[in-house]
Amino acid sequence: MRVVLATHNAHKVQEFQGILGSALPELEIVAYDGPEPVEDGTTFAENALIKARAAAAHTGLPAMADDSGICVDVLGGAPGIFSALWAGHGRGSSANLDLLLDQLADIAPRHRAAHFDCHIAIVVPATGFEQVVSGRWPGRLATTAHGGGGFGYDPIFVPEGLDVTAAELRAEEKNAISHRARAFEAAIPVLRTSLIP
Ligand code: ITT
Repeated sequence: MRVVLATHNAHKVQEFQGILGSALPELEIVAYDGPEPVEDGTTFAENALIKARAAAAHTGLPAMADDSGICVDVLGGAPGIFSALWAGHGRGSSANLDLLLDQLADIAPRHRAAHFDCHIAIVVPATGFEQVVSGRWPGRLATTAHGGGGFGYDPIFVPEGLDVTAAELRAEEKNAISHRARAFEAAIPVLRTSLIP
């Protein structure tokens, strides 16, 4: 069974492949390269559905999409759904990190709680099936960036229970405990029942 993965983020594709591994060998994950819809939802779940519905409509295949981001308590949950563009269009991840570190410059370690959130939408055009599942990875923001692994905000996110950043973990370590891994845990039974005859 072929499933389209509706993302243009190569890091997400890598993590999806790493996490899925042998869990669902029946599924062949195909990268989506059609037009990108406007992500004008107001929640992760709405944006994940917008992306999955667009890929399903364009290809006629079952589709999955991930909408994710980092949510900082002291900023009222921001950047949240605006994580990819926090420092502005086209400014890239290191500008996003720098801005977030600046915004928390005066915040003491005990008030730097944050979490990553990942919502995965599954859309099956042949049956009209739609579902969104989610996963959360609690932690806190570091005061400086560390590590060269992962992507996005990983160099400034210290997962709960660890004293290294997500970017200092090996890919397999991150993929075992991340928000994306947790969302996938919820997605696997849904994919099994909605896609596999
Ligand atoms: P697609 O919409 O094409 O999937 P995107 O990168 O624009 O790609 P999002 O709109 O979901 O995806 O934005 C997610 C942003 O949140 C991402 O660009 C990172 O800045 C951040 N993010 C999400 N997951 C992350 C992770 O595992 N590690 C670090 N940062 C992450």
